[in-house]
Amino acid sequence: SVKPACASSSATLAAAGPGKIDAPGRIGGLSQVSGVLGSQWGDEGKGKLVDILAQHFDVVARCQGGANAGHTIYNAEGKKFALHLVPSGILNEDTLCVIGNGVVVHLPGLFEEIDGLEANGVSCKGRILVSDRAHLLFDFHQEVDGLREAELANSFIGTTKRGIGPCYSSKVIRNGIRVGDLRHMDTFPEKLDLLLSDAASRFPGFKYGPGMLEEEVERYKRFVERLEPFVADTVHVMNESILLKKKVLVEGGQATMLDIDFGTYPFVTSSSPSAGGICTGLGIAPRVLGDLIGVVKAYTSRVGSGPFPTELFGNGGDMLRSAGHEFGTTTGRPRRCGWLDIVALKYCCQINGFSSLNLTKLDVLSYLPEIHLGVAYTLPDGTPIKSFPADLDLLEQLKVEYEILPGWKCDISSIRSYSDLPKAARQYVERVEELVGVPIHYIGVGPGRDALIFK
Ligand code: 2SA
Ligand code: GDP
Ligand code: MG
Repeated sequence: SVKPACASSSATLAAAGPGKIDAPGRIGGLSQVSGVLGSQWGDEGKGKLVDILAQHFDVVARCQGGANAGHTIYNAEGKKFALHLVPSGILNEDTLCVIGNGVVVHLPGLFEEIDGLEANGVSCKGRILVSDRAHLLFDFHQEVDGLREAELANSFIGTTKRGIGPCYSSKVIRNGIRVGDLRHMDTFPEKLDLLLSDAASRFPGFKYGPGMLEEEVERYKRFVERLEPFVADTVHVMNESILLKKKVLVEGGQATMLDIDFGTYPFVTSSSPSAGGICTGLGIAPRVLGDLIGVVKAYTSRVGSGPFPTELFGNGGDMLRSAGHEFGTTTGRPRRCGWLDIVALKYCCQINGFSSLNLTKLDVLSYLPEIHLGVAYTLPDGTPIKSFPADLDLLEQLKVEYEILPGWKCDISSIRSYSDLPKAARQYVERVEELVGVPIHYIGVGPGRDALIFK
């Protein structure tokens, strides 16, 4: 059990004010073009940091993924929002939200999300732009996602079944349909027919019945009018914004360990959630990128199948899941939980060149008498493994070496200044920094907007 608060922090809380926090240098000092990326297997709390930083940025842009993402944020009144396609800058009314060319867009889902936001008093009009180069994700892509998973039987990936893989497949095989193609509704039925026929010929379970094409075409004709004000050449918008010295924040979905190239393939998503995806997914040059913040949970979670070297099974995993409320934001699936994996984190830092880290959910560890840190991998015979392995068999077999640190066993969720954290919590933070070699500038101690400590 967790004792009450370790220290009183009412003075710092009052100074910060509810909902709007600033720490010169940590927010205001971020580069003109900055990014927030996941540095584990997702759900690190990217949405929360983006929402907080967005108060100081003019543009927030998503560059990859789609409605597989589930980014949870809270407004100043503590109202919860789960975002999937809409960037997490939407609660800040001065922020323009861009859905870039690298995102796959399910229009019915996007409209539903916008309706939900509007119904909760968040005005989206004129504040969301969708790239005309982004690919459209249709209902049939979602169905095919499910059929593919069923075909894989016991080796299923554990996708969100949001159609992400099938839509990126259409894109890469070059018969995909882009948002801008909806400006040419005369050729749309032919293109959609090709996609549906393709799916029907590949999957016996896919029923492409009479009237289906016509129905879908009619539905999309109705979307066209509603969509038009949202559609833009976002490559131009992004580059103009940068030229005009506007501050641009890129919001990553998923995480590097789920990256199509760098993740635990094939147990990955179908996009590039690491730094490279920012340039390809928005059409901005690598040289304009400045600070990239890696978001890392104080422990690890993973949803779906695939290797997870520091996973905890049984009671240990259940306790962490329940303390951290680790259930999928999009699908509600229970997330697998385990210790923080320094080997994987270092690999992510290498790939992305993070300038700083946001260590999130430190408060969740408060119940533990001691905390493990996975610091090295070895072969079963004890031979050290130097880097994060690509080989799935090796990833399943390897042994993790742990360092054990003392817990702090008290509630830290109302603490707002680093020096008020108990010594053992500071020791944990500083040991992670030391092992990884990247400074931790932000520490999450709760889901709310104000529950952030600057270091
Ligand atoms: P997909 O649907 O093709 O991208 O799935 C492929 C793998 O990527 C994982 N993935 C995720 N992992 C964590 N969180 C994600 N978003 C949701 C959330 C997930 C949810 O915020 O909780 O609600 O279940 C996300 N999206 C994709 C997925 O689990 C597969 O391992
Ligand atoms: P994302 O996909 O990376 O944006 O993360 P999710 O929203 O899927 O999952 C993170 C969950 O943790 C959400 O429910 C957040 O509200 C919550 N959260 C974020 N930061 C913290 C934190 O520092 N402490 C606690 N207790 N919860 C947090
Ligand atoms: Mg999530």
